Amino acid sequence: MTDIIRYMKNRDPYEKEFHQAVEEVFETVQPVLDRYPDYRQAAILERLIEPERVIQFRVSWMDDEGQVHVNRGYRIQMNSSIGPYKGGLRFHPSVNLSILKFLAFEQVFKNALTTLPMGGGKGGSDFDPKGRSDDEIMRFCQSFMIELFRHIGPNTDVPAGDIGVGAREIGYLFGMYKKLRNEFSGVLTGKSLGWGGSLIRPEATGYGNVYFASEMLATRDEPLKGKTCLVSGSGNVAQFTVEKLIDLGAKVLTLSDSSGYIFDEEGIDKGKLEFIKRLKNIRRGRIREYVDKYSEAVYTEADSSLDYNPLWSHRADCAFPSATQNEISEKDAYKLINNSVKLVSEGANMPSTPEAIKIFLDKNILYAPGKASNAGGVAVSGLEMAQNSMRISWPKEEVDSRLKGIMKSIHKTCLDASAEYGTPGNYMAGANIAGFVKVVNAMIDQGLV
Ligand code: NDP
Ligand code: 2IT
Repeated sequence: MTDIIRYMKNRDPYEKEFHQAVEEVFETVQPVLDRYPDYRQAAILERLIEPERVIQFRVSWMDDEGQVHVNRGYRIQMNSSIGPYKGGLRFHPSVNLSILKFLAFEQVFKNALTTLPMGGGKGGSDFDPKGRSDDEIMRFCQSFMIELFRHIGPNTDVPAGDIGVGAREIGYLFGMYKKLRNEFSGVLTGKSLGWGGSLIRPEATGYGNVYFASEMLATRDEPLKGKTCLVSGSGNVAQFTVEKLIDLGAKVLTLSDSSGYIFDEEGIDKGKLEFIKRLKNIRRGRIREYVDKYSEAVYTEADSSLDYNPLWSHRADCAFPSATQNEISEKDAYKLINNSVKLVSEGANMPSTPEAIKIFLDKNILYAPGKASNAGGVAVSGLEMAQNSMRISWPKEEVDSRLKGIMKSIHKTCLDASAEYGTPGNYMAGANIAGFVKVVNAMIDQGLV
């Protein structure tokens, strides 16, 4: 095992995020490898860390002033052993091969946990959508799809949204795919409701995370009602996390974007959340504007010279990191623990550093890794694919009840696997082991391909 990790690091020394994701999974699956020596013979670990296919391409596009820009586009087709590649597209200036490979790797196990037939993939671009007009976004998406279309399809690879890619971008991407292929199909998920989207898909990641958190709390006979919560981010995942927390009687104190965060001691209520949705989804403004409207709240500007984020320094019961990777440092984890946080449920992918995770596990708080707790988004994407195949659409209540059932089942799967392999209550180990066993067994069944 250490040989494989060393080999991976020597081979691609700059892929730090990818190494981090792989090490976390590999460290927890050792008991499985000990039980099934055949896995070593099949070189399973070596095969899991090598994407089935990596596509990198040029995306040239013109801004509103007539200036030409060139960005990099990617799609990582990581593993198709249990279904077509499935996973989001991220448009953010930080995007590189390491970040997309870590996301694709996580996606493989997450998708396996949903119980739906989806392999793992991820893609995106280092394009920065901030401050761009709708026309510029459209031209970028069209140029991106002019290359991507030849690599994807409803039975091959089904992208969706992630950071910087929401319903608007999915619309432009879908329009160009349809034109190039002359085919109206379920090639993307997260579509708008009028043309093939699923009810509850926009809500699914945030709602799913809160359903998962309620299940965790129930194991300690604790209700979610009345709990105070810290939420980071203010995009798709954060917004619907807050919505469900309010619905279930919890009190949300914080939200953030990359410029800073707001703290509202009175709690973000439904009216305030509507303001945030308009601010972020329509006006595409900054979170600092919240305090202009609600003077009881305090805004703190982000300070990149700090090795902690003051958002995590407030006293609360629960934390829902919902912005980006490695947003909870070791220092943040200590602050959370010292401020009586009893539950951390990850909405973002890999938001906690390895040092932070170690603290959560040592202190025996309820800690859910993103590949379990944020799986509701891709699960409802899987339900969108099913509805598209049948050419029907299910009512809201049906999708929500399936989402709830899936999150409950993931929770149980994690607990069962953690107990079976000697680390009862460790959701991280349970999620990694259960996802790993499912994917690896499918790989072995299908031979050396
Ligand atoms: P959005 O683009 O809708 O929102 C992202 C939010 O996070 C924004 O508030 C953004 O601030 C903030 N953010 C992004 N990057 C950084 C950064 N480097 N530093 C500080 N803040 C940052 O994305 P989503 O809500 O969809 O995604 C959030 C997280 O959830 C990601 O980790 C994603 O991978 C994960 N996820 C998303 C799913 C989905 O269905 N959408 C499913 C499962 C996981 P700003 O606007 O200033 O950039
Ligand atoms: O990280 C994720 O699970 C997503 N961005 C959603 C992927 C999807 O295909 O819905």
